[in-house]
Amino acid sequence: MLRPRATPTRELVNLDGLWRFAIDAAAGERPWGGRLDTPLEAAVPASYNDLFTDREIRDHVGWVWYQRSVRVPRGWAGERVRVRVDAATHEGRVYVDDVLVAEHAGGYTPFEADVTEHVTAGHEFRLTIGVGNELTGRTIPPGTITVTADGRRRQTYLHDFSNYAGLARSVWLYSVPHLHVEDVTIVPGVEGDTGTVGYSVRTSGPAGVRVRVVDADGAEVATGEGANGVLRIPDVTLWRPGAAYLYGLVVEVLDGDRVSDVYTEPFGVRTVEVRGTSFLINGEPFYFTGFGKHEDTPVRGKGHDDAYLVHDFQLMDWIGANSFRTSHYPYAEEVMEFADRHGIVVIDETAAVGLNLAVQGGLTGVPPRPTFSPETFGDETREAHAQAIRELIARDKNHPSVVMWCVANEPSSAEDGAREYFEPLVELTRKLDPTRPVCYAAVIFATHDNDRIADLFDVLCLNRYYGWYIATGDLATAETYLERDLRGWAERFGKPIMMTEYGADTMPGLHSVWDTPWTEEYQQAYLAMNHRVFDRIEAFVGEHVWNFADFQTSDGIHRVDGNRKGVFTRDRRPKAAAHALRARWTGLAGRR
Ligand code: GCB
Repeated sequence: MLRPRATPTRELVNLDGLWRFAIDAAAGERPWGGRLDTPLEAAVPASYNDLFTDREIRDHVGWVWYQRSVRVPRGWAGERVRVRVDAATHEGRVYVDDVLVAEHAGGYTPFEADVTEHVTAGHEFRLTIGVGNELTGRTIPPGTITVTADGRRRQTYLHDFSNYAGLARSVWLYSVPHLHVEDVTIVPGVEGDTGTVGYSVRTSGPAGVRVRVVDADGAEVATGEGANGVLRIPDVTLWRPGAAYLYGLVVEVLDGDRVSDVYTEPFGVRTVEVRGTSFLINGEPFYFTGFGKHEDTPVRGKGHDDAYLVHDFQLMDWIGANSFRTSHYPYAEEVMEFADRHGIVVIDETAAVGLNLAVQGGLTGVPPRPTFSPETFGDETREAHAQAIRELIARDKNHPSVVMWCVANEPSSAEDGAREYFEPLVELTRKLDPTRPVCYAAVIFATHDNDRIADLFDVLCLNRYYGWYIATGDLATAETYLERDLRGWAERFGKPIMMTEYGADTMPGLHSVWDTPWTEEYQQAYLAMNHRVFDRIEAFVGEHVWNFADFQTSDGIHRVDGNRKGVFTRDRRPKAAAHALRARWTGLAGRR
């Protein structure tokens, strides 16, 4: 799905700001049927949960309503008009005045509606967006709704981060000509000094198509005709980690001789390949340094914020991080574009986190019920998961920063049914994008000898917490466990291995001369122990610390105002470990 952009033939109005807001119970029968009668206003983009002091809103389970009026620019007569919602977490319904124009499930991918028949250029309409936050056995991510003794509905889920909900990304009104570009797919390649650009353009109707490639200065470097083809860029400048270079594919849709639509899609020329136990970008071994992140800030929750975007990437640069994983859901498109422009490498993950009932069994790893079954996670869950994969790839396929798809975080991959569940999803991912490696992040209960799906994937991505959840406070024992574990995977599969999560909760300001969990010294010692082991494993291709920053979770006895495994605090101040990581990652020249 193309990102809305202003072009010579398209116009764009951003609808962010303050919207009238009410939770379902306060919104009346048909909240879209008239002006929402409410004293509340909510900021867009932002999760609604932490905006208000009312606990009922924070813990609300069900639908909430956002509403504002929108004026269609008067120059848009004769154009098609669309409303695009970058994300409604986890489910959205869009109404133009009284009419339902779009419905969408999945909280982290965009959707849109053509509203041309319902609006008039120069006039206002009432835009109402309902957002539902319920997680069930058939949603991605999954969850369960229970009812308390006093009749309140409560949402539980199988991941730790808070179930923030609402309109956490931008909403747009935009125009497109009747005959327009619907989609563009770009597949870059390299032949010697020449960049190859496979492209395919989908148009809204039969049309001629003209394309040209422009370089970063806007100079034309290749041209072509037709909806599909391969263009060649002589003396190509590659997109490299840490040294981004973007070209633009300018697509023109022709109605006879007349240019009906123009759309420019940025892209980079680079290759990605897994060979033996190496991860290659542009044919050169790449070693991932960085983090599993979250979209999480005070007050805004998961709301996208350009200031935090800039600052987070500054801190990643400062610390020597060359990459991150979009744990545990697709991030805002602004983030992906920033990574493209700044040469940061991304592992792009779906929202399939928590397909694992074994985590309910605590550290026994024994699920109380089978994870994969018609009563738990069956065909309907898998179809929702397949749809999440389709939408992720449709949205992010042209980003040079994305070097690998991660189809799930910590599924119960050692259980009966895991292979049957995952095999078709991996096939689907490869069919939709044959050019990028595919991985999943493996939970600690999945060992090299009981895991049932690792051979389906290209890179072994492991989440391991030896010295934290296991052998807590005993780093010597943790070191032996970790090494034995990693060597087992290396020997059985002969694939590249990376650590996609390792970390220790740390309270800033807590200190000790001993190996005492929760102290700043312990986080440092824990990371140093992990690094000693990583450096002894040949097949190792990267390390992503859990987590970049502290983040909010649901309430629980394991968390102190959230998950504290951040190397930075929630307000982005470095803990002691940040300085140690910086020393390692900025001195890692040979491996990066
Ligand atoms: C994990 C999960 C991550 C949690 C982390 C933790 O394995 O993948 O979402 O936040 O552990 O800190 O417990």
